[in-house]
Amino acid sequence: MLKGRPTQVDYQLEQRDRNFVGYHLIVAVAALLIGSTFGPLQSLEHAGIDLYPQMTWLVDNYYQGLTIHGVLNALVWTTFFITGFLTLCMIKGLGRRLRYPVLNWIGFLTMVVGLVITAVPLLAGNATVLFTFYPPMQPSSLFYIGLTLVVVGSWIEGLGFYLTFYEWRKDNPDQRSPFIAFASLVTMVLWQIATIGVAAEILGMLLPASLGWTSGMDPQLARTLFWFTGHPLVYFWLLPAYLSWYAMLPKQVDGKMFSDQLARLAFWLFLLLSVPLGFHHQFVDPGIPSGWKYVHFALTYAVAIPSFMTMFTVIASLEYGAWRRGGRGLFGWVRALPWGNPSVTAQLLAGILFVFGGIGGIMNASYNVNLALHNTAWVPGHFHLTVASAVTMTFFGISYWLVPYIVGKPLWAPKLALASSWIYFGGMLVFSNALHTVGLLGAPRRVPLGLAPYIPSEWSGHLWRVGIGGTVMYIGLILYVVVIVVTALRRKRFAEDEGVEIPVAESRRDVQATPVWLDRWVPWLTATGLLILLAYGPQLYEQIVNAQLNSPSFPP
Ligand code: HAS
Ligand code: CU
Repeated sequence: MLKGRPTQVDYQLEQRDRNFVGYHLIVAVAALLIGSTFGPLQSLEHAGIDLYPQMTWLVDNYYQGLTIHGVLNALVWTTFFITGFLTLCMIKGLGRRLRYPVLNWIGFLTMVVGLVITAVPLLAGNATVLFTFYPPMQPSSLFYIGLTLVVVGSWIEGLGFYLTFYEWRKDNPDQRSPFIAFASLVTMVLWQIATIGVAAEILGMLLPASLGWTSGMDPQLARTLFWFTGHPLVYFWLLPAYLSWYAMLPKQVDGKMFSDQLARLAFWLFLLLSVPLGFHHQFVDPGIPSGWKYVHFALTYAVAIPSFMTMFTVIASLEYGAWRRGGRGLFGWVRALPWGNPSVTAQLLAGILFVFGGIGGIMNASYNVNLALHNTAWVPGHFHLTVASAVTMTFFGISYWLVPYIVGKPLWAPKLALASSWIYFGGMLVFSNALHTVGLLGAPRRVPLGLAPYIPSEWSGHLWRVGIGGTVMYIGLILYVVVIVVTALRRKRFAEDEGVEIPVAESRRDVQATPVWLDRWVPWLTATGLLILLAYGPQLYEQIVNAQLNSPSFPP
């Protein structure tokens, strides 16, 4: 039953390629560290402890802090970590160097230049527009130029992936593409299709307006274009975590990938279904007819299906590993998982939090329930369980083997690494539960509630939990940063016979038995394009031909 060939060749990255991945991580972790520092400030503010007056040397107000928090954590930490991690998966998966490493270097440097350009107005207080930068709020044009360059840089890195894959395919016409490379490609294609929306928004409307070339903007069209990108963006964050859960975590628990076929199908479904459902962020927007909102509402439920498939297959592969480790019983096997391994534990805790994050998402997606939840504290409750838990904690877990792999040194203080995940997890439980609860009680999001002269008394009991939970999470996060920075800088190297491997799980069945249609791009890309055209085309056409660039913008 267990025969089958390894899904990956036994290829080790050259040191210069490891370093290239490492540079992505340096930027990512620095962004996370700075961005997260505003986390406890905001959450304590909710609890009535306003530390912002002490922070005027750095930021002018709550909203500037919140913008830096959102941009650095949600956009920079993720994008840089992901491009680095996918680069590693492409090289390892295909068992060869990138086709044009220089091209990927150009992409990476473009991203870094873009980041620096974005940072200038952010820190100067000229881009306090939150990470969604809704018009008619208008930041300095440098903010748009910088963000555009970050996206362009990532596209160039993606092009580097495609050229590498193209060459591999020529050499291996009949092989199934190795799963981790396949999953990286899907994630990158998804990102490139998704970012067309925000590219059109910035280049077609926001940037010209901010340079004074046009008389104003059309906020409705801008929001539609933004969410064309904004929704699939969340799957760009999630899919690298799923890549690890499907194809790496099983190896780390002595198991195997449950099914190469099912995993591929899930990734294809994400490509197909991630984009055409952005209206679920716009259920309350007056400019979109209800009929189209219903279409996107239905498609949102469809895209939950590959996540349910993931839940089933990933837990099955964990159980399989646990049984091989001697675990028995309906739930007793859970104890046999290697909870002492910080990389595994971070990812298991990420998955547990995601069960709740996913349920909350499914509630958001209901057209009528959303009317009660939209713009309340419930929504940050939801996205901290998803991007700040499922994704971020999985990236913590990946770092615990990836950083040692890059620098050739053993992980420093594994017990502290383990503690970091548990602390972050505990803080997140308190924090997200409190936000969901006050949200249901009507507390708005994006508001410094601690400064409000009056708040309903039933909120107060939950707001201090926001403060405590947020602070505890920050402690966990700092421990993560300390562990990996010390690991990178410590003297001790692996001995000759030691080292870490990139964990790549074998599939339980021969990968060559995966049907060819699960490994062909043209049909899936065509279907993806068609579905986007159907679900977005008519409304985009309508909104573009009726666009009124007459809403004056204002610097917040
Ligand atoms: Fe969401 C708003 C709907 C998933 C992120 N979402 C947001 C925002 C963000 C975000 C950032 O329909 C706010 C944007 C803003 O600023 O306005 N979301 C959904 C739905 C899903 C979903 C239906 N969201 C995500 C993911 C995110 C993310 C993933 C980031 C990574 N979301 C919405 C809606 C809104 C929204 C509305 C608008 C709200 C509003 O009104 O503004 C689904 O895809 C979720 C499906 C997930 C599941 C869970 C499967 C569970 C798994 C775990 C397995 C467990 C393991 C552990 C492996 C069904 C796979 C085992 C452990 C052992 C020990 C055994
Ligand atoms: Cu969404």
